[in-house]
Order: sequence, then C-alpha cells, then structure tokens
Amino acid sequence: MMKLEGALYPWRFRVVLGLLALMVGAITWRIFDLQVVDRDFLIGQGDARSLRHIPIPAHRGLITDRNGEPLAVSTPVTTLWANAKELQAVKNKWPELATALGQDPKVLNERLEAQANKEFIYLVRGLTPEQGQLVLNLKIPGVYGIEEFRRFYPAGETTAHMVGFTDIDDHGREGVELAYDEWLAGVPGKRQVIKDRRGRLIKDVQVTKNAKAGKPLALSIDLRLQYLANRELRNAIIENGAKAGSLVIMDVKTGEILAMVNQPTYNPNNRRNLQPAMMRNRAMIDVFEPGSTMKAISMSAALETGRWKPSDKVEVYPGTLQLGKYTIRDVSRSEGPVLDLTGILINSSNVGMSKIAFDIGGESIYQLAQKVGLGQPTGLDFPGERVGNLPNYRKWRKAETATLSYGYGLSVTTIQLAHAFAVLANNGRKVPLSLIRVDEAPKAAQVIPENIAKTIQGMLQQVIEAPRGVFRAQVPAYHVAGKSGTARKVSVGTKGYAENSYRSLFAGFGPMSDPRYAIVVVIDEPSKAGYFGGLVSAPVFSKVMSGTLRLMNITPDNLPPTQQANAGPPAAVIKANGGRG
Ligand code: 59J
Repeated sequence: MMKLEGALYPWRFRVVLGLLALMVGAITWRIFDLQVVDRDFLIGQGDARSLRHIPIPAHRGLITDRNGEPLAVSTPVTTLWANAKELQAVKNKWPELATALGQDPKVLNERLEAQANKEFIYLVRGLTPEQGQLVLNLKIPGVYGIEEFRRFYPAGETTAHMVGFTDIDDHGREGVELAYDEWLAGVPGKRQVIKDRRGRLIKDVQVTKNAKAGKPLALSIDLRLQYLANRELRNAIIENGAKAGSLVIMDVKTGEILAMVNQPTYNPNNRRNLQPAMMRNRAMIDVFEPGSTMKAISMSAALETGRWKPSDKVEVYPGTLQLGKYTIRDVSRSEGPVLDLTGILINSSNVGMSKIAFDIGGESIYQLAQKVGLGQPTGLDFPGERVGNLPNYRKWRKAETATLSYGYGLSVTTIQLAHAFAVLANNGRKVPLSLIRVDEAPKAAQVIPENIAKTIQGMLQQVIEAPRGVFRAQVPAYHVAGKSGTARKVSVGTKGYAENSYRSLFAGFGPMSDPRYAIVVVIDEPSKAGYFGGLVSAPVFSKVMSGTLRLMNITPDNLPPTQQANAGPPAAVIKANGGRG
C-alpha cells in the first residue's frame, strides 16, 4: 500500500518535505536574527523596561526681604512611598508600618487592600529626614523613601499675601511664589535606576542629569516695616470692628513696595481651615472707589490748567448743589460760605471740588488720573491683580464730572492709590512700581510739573496741620501730608450706595523736607464708634509713618527749636506735640 501510494503521489511527499524545510529554515533565521542581528537593540529595549529615570528635585530659590531676611526657605524632607503589590507579600508587617507612620492600622490596611495592584502609592509626604529614616530602618520590602523639599515661611502671616505659597509638589500657587515660579523653581535632575518587573529598586545606577537649583529672589519689602504695618492694621481692624483692611508703604523715589499687608490673613505654614477671605491680597485684588482721596489728584489737575491757584475762592454755601434730580452734598459744615482751594481739601467739600471740576472739565481730571496710574495696569502682573476702571466719557456730563472729581465712578486698588500719592510726593515724577528690590535708580517720568506737585504737597500738609485739619494723622517730630476719605460702599444686591457700610481711607506721605515714603490705609466697614477716614484710618497712618521714619533713620524735620539744637529723644517730642495728636 505505502509503496503503491508513494509511487502514486510522489509530488505530495516532496511538497510536505519542502514545506517542513522552509519552516525549519524560517525558525532558524528568526533565532539567528534575534540572537545575533538584533542582539544589541533587544538588550537595550529590555534595559529600557527595567532601567528607569527617577527625578531629582531641584532646590527652590530662597525668597528674602530687601535686607536678606528669609521669607521662604526650602528644607529637605523625606517622602515615603510604597509598592502596594509588593507589600501584599508581607501583610504581617503592616501593623508595624502603621505604628511607625503614626497612622491608624485599620485605615492603612484598607488603603493597602484597596490599592493592592498599584506599584506606587504615597504613604506619607514631607517627613523630617530623621523621621523618614526611622521608618526606612524597619526594612519592610516595598517601602521606599525619596528626598524632596518643602517650603517653610519664617514670617508666617505677616508676609503671607505677598510671598504666597507652593503646592505639595513645590510649584508656586499664590503670590510671588507663583509670579516668579520659573525663576525660583530650577530644573529637576534625573537619576537612572534599575527596577525589576514589579518596580522594585534593584540598583542605583547613576545620576544622568544634576538638578539645577532655582535662583534666589530679594523682594522690595522690609520685614521690619511689614511687621509694623501688619500689627497696626490688625489692631485697628479689631478696635473698629472692621471687616477687612489693607495697607501699603512705598518708597516714592525707587517705586519699591516696602510693605503690603492685608487683614484678615493666614498662616501659610498651616493651611488647614483656610477661608478664601483670609487669602485675599486685598491691596492688589480688591478695587474700590477712592472717595475724597481723589481730590488730591483733581486739585492737581485744576492747578495744572493754570486757571486756579491755591488762594482762589469758591462758594460752597449751603453745602449742597443741585444737578437736576441729583444732589451733591458736603457732609461736614464749613466755617464760612466760601473756601479757598486748600480749604476745600481741609473741609473735604464735595460741592467746592465739583464747581472747580465743572470749570476745568472732566477730561483734564481723567488725563491726570490716568497719568498717575489710577485704574491702569501696574505692570507688576501679580497673580489675581485687578486693574480697576477709569472711565473716559466721550462727552462728560455734569454728574459724571462732579463724581469723578471727588472720587466716585472710578475704581482703583490700594497699590494704585499709593502709586498716585507717591507721584505727588516725588515732585511729580512717576517711577515704575516694584515688588523686587531695586538696586539701580529707575528712570522717572515727569507726569506733573514739579512746581504744581510741590504746591499740592503744601496744601496736603495743611490738610493735616491746619487748625481744623486731620490732626490724628500727625506724626511727632515730622511734617507729613495727606488726605482722608470716607466712602459709602456700593451696596450689594440693591442699586446704589449702602446706607451704613463705609470704607475709611487715608493716603499720605512724608517727611515734607524731602518726601520719601507714601502710605495708604484702607479699612473696610468699621462698625464701632465712628467710620470717618480721619477718625479710623488717619491714626494708623500716623503710627505706621512714625515707625517707618524712625526705623529708616530719617532726620526729624519738625523738632521744636530747643530740641533741634541737641536732637532730643523722641519721647520728649511726642509730649511737646501731644496737644494736637
Ligand atoms: C460720605 C459718599 C457716595 C457716592 C457721605 C461719607 C457721595 C456721593 C454718589 C455720607 C459718609 C456719609 C456718587 S465725610 O470722603 O462725602 O474722611 O474724615 O460716600 O458723596 O455723591 O454719611 N470724609 N465723605 N460720600 N458718596 N456718591 C467726608 C467725605 C470725604 C470725612 C469726614 C466727613 C463723603 C470729614 C461720603 C473723613 O471727604
């Protein structure tokens, strides 16, 4: 049979044989291909699957105040992680691990069971290196440590809004930490390690890229002034039962912000139970109507037209001015039926200011407000910063002209108001604002003629020093200038202005012999005895200006003659001047 069939179908046999030979040949070729031709490539691929790169965190740059005081510091910490798959093999070690981590054994158990097939889970982040080492010393298979950095803020709530903070991955989330994240962050490095199929670390091979540390940053603020400002603002908020507040100190010659504080504030080192209200950097992200502090700008505009001089008189009787169905009112009665321009500022006459505004036109006030930065971008690009609004009407109606002149219908930030007063203080020269220490004097732009700025300085000094002036803003041993404001807040929900919620303002500068510092105080909704800016915010200005001038060693320019001769102690000066303050 076989022979017969073989003889009958010899071609079939050969075909099968040939196919078998082909298959053997193909397999042999494949073996040769894998073992010899592609050998290096395949070994590389295999290594790539077990040779891994793990990041080396970069040290984040130190943030300091202008004098090198640390405000944000990165300290090394140990983060513990686990390969949960691997940990399943040593369940007997779990209670020990939980104890070492200070975690509830039941909670840890549940986590490890629920994530049993995860190769990477965090156990705990940000332990001190010592704490971390204690756990690692237990040598539990599947428990590993990595070195990270954690931000610490030595000045806590005092610099919270300015400095901001980073998230758990060390990325800037708020404030300067966010605004200058790229500068501070540096570049993480890489380390090559070999891990097995299950992600276990077998061998630390080499550092393939060193981490590049972030760069340090010196802010413009002076921590001593920041403490002073924060303390005085906090006290005033408590005393007046106020909702919130902000305070800015500026160096008028360099444009540097020397202090910027807000209430309420928070501790950036412990951010549990944070409420959004605490985190607001109000000085830059809240806008408001500047009220009568605006009169300093409107009055400058009037002088600049050449149509008005300080001794010119305006009739303010009877303290109201009817514009159609709209009435402009003066809150406090003036001594007489007429006031000169300085008198309009001292008595804060809305009627007097409006009459001047009708004469010079809304456009001229708008132009100057814009030049000094009200409702304009500051160029600081601070996270969340608002620009406010300065309207420019195609045709200025009387009501719009009047309300702009005494500070309504526009919105500004505390920083902008400080900048505007800094321009007046700096003899009309505008210097760009800076949150970073300025080592070279920046270029200034003359936005108000020097003689006009000097005239306004004198008028604003009278606002504080004249017999009916805002005596609570006076500073012992120095001459200072400024303007108070009390503004009804725009009511929430209903149209128009609230009947009894106010914003108390004071903006000023000094010393008058050579103005150097501008300070703005904003107190939101004082609810105790009074609410006038001259009552609530002026005393804060006085205390903060007094402390600033002393800390900065500024020579007093208002000592009584006897003390000028032998430079008497400040205590004696306070007494000598105390009758008015
Ligand atoms: C005022 C306003 C609201 C908005 C009025 C304050 C206007 C106005 C519509 C009534 C308290 C009050 C556009 S007062 O800032 O004139 O600082 O020491 O809120 O006038 O027309 O019961 N400031 N304040 N006005 N609005 N609209 C004075 C003055 C000011 C003082 C005191 C007394 C207002 C001297 C304010 C201060 O200069």
